[in-house]
Amino acid sequence: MFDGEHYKRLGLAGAYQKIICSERLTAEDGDALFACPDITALAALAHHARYRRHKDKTYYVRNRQINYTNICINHCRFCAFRRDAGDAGAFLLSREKIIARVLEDEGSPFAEIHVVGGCHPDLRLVWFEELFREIKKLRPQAELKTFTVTEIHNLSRIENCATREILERLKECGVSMLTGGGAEIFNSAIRKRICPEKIGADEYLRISGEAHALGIASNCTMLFGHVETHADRVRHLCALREQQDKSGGFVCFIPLPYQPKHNALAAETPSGELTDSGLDRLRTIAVSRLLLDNIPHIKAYWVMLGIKCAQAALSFGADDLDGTTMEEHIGHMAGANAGQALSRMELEDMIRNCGFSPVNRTARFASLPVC
Ligand code: V47
Repeated sequence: MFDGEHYKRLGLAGAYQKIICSERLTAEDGDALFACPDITALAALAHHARYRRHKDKTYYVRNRQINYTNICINHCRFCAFRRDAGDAGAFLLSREKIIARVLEDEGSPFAEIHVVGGCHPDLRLVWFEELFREIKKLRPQAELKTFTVTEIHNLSRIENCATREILERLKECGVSMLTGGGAEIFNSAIRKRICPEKIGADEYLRISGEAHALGIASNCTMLFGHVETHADRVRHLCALREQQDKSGGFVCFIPLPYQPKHNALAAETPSGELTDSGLDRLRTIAVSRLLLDNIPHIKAYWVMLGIKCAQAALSFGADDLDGTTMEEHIGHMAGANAGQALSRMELEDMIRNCGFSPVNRTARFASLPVC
């Protein structure tokens, strides 16, 4: 067990006191936590914060991911998934194919249907409205978690209307939540380098807040481990925390480790501290738990972290593993190799084997019966 003296020696006396007293950390505290050489001391702090909120509960969801298209007007340099219309491998799934995937639930309906795709140049909102109404009719129990705020912005461009109108119309047809993608890293200079055409941090946060005001929850993310610094990560987390103070609808934060294969950014990724390092991933999860004092859940996304790192992350502040997923393309096309699906039993075993108690959940983290 570490005492205050140990944290003092590590230069973390201030952060330690605040964490014990449940006080808010500053960005500088975040910098100091990233700089801490003793990873187990950092883990102990993050685990304390996690345990205070969730005890030994660890969540998972019986879900199905559906990527409806990879055709995208943006050219994000970290993305191996996107294609231009007409490129080899470009696709747009038919409504029939999407519905068939929603029905692949072996009689035990998914709790969450997660629908995201590229920013298609001209796919109209009505196409999605009809699709989502049909999904809700066929599987009323499943929560529809659809689109990143980037796609919401793209739909507002196609429909020539306000993002608020897009969100209202989606809510009307049963969408209860947005996914967290598209945040990448908020530092505008890095954003210009890695995703120059994508909406900026202000728009990401504004549209998230707008959804929250309409009663649509959302997740939030950070793409890390590419050309950003630890300080960029800390400022990104603080910006999410500030938005959450205002609008309150972020349910879960998902740190997404950059997958370096088959994308334009790979050539620029430094081979030093910020490369594919398990410890850097765990450190990022711990600092996220400690800085994000107002976001209830931290996801160890097994698909991109890998199974072993995701399990370790449960002792570094994470309390959720995401879910069965069934298929995943965005991470896998960029080199993620953790497999595309896990059964509910496998997820529960993963959790129990780390000494935690599995909780089967909905998209918005309501508890459901376990196996
Ligand atoms: O928006 C793209 C990221 C996101 C790469 O809300 C990459 O519950 C790593 O947001 N390496 C999509 N990441 C995934 C996502 C997500 C996943 C699971 C659950 C939820 C949720 C959200 O993936 C994109 C982008 O930020 N991404 N390329 C890459 N090479």
